[in-house]
Amino acid sequence: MHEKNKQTILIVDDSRVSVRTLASIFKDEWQIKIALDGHEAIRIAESEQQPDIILLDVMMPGMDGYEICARLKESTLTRDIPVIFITSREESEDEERGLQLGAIDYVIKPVHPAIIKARVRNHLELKRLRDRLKEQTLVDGLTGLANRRRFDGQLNAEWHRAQRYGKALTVLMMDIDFFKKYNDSYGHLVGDDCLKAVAEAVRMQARRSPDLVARWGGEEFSCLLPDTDSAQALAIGDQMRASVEALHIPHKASEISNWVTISLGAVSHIPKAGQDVQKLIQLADQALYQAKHAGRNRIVASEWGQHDS
Ligand code: GH3
Ligand code: MG
Ligand code: MG
Repeated sequence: MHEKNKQTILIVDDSRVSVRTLASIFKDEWQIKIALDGHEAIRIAESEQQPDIILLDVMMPGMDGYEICARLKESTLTRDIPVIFITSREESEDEERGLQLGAIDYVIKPVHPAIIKARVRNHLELKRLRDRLKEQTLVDGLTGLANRRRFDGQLNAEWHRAQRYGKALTVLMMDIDFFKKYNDSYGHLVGDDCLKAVAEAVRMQARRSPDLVARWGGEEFSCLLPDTDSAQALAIGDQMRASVEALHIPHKASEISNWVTISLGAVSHIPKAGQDVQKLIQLADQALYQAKHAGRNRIVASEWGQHDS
């Protein structure tokens, strides 16, 4: 399996000997990360490259394993990472406590390499399936773009990030021109193919890793561009518009072009405390409406207004 597809195991233990023993059991099949204390464990668990499973020692100086587990399960960032306790405490009350804290399994030292490996493999397989299901609930089935739910989640996260760092956040709303007439002329299935092609053309223009293009619904798409001011937004939006036109998808019923085209509304804003993120969507929508009325196949930008809340 390719390195980057390998799942990652985080081993948390204050004893370097235990860490080495455990790492040697797993290192051929999975990627290994190591934390020698609770703070390091939580930092790694919350990082962008999250581990897929955590093997947690119970007895450690400072934060013990129970406390680490409780904290991981409290946070929405880390609660879905399965935790296995690995401990020399073999009282059933200890095991009960660990499982009640949300651990998925409890293994008593000394560990039997083949057994613990098989257990970890099972838990990682389930984790992979859960991740895949979660991913599917955030993707639009027709176009493969992010869906509305994923867009809304990301919009909130980027709004807060933009506020914290004082950066402009851009939202683009776009809509295919005369798409009802397109369906009426060519049929709904050809309409679906057109939606896919338009989605791909737009997506290709949002190139940076935090950029997100989503299917907002029907024949409407939305795009999130962090750290992007209105001049850049107009440039990128117009590239999206031009790249759809350049697909040269015939549209004989369009009143404005021989080809399928899109209209866009843009808004860019540096969020301030107390402002409502939904206003970004409303303003982008209003701008899109203006683009439609001004003749379609164009982009219009809205202003948030300096003194508005
Ligand atoms: P305008 O230029 O003002 O946007 O006109 P329009 O015809 O594109 O706008 P309207 O909102 O009246 O029509 C949208 C059409 O998009 C109607 C609907 O049948 C079609 N549509 C929405 N979702 C899908 C889909 O998943 N597949 C297909 N083929 N068509 C869809
Ligand atoms: Mg529409
Ligand atoms: Mg339309």
